[in-house]
Amino acid sequence: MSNIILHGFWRSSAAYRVRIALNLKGIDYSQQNYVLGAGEHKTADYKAKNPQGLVPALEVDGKIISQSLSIIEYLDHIEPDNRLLPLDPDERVRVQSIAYSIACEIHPLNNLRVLKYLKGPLQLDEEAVNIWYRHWVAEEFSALEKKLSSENETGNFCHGDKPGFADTFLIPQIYNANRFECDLSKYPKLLRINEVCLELDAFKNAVPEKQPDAL
Ligand SMILES: N[C@@H](CCC(=O)N[C@@H](CS)C(=O)NCC(=O)O)C(=O)O
Repeated sequence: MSNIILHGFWRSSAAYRVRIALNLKGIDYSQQNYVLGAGEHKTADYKAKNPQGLVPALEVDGKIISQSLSIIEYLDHIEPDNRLLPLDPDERVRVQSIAYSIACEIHPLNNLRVLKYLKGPLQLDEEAVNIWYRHWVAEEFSALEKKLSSENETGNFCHGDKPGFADTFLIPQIYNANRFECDLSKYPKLLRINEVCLELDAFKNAVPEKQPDAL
C-alpha cells in the first residue's frame, strides 16, 4: 500500500473534501498540517512541494498531487472500490457539475487570499467582507437547492442513496457557510443532505474540529 500524506489545515474546506474522500475510500493516510494564518503554506519548503502555496496537496509515495478535484478523481482511479464518481457518463456529469459549482463558483471567490486582499489592499471592513462572502454562497446555494430539490436523481445524498463525489464538496462548503453565519434556512434540501452525511463516520472523522491541528 502507498504511503499517503495529506498536506492540509484543519479549517481548509478543500482539505476537508479530501479527508472525506480518503475516509469514504477507507484509505490510510497521515497528515502534515500548516497554519495558514501564520503563512506556513508560503514557505520555500512547502512551495517546493506545491508551487501554488495552497492546501491541500496529497503526497503519494513522494509524488505530489495538488487541487482537491484532481486529488479526489485520482483516488477514485487508484482505489476503484466504493466509487465516488459514477461510471455512467450521464450520472458522472451530474455529480461533477454539482461539485464544480461549489469548487469553481463559490470557493475561489471566498478563499482566504481573496478575503485578505479585500481587507488589505482594498480596505474593506470585516462586515463588508462578510457580505461579500455570504453573497457568493447565496448565489450558488440557491441554484443548487433548486437543482437538488427538483431532480429525481437526488436521494438522501446529492446523487442517489450513497455518499459520493458531490457530497465531499457540499459538506465542507456548508461548514464554511455556517462559520460565516450565512442564512441557510432557504436551503432545506442542502441542510438535509448535510445532516445525513454527518451521521456517517467518514464525514464525522473529517470534520475540522476533529483534526490533530485543530485549535
Ligand atoms: N482549487 C484549490 C483551492 C485550494 C485552496 O484555495 N486552498 C485554500 C484553503 S481552503 C488555501 O490554501 N488558501 C491559502 C491562501 O489563500 O493563502 C483546490 O481545490 O484544492
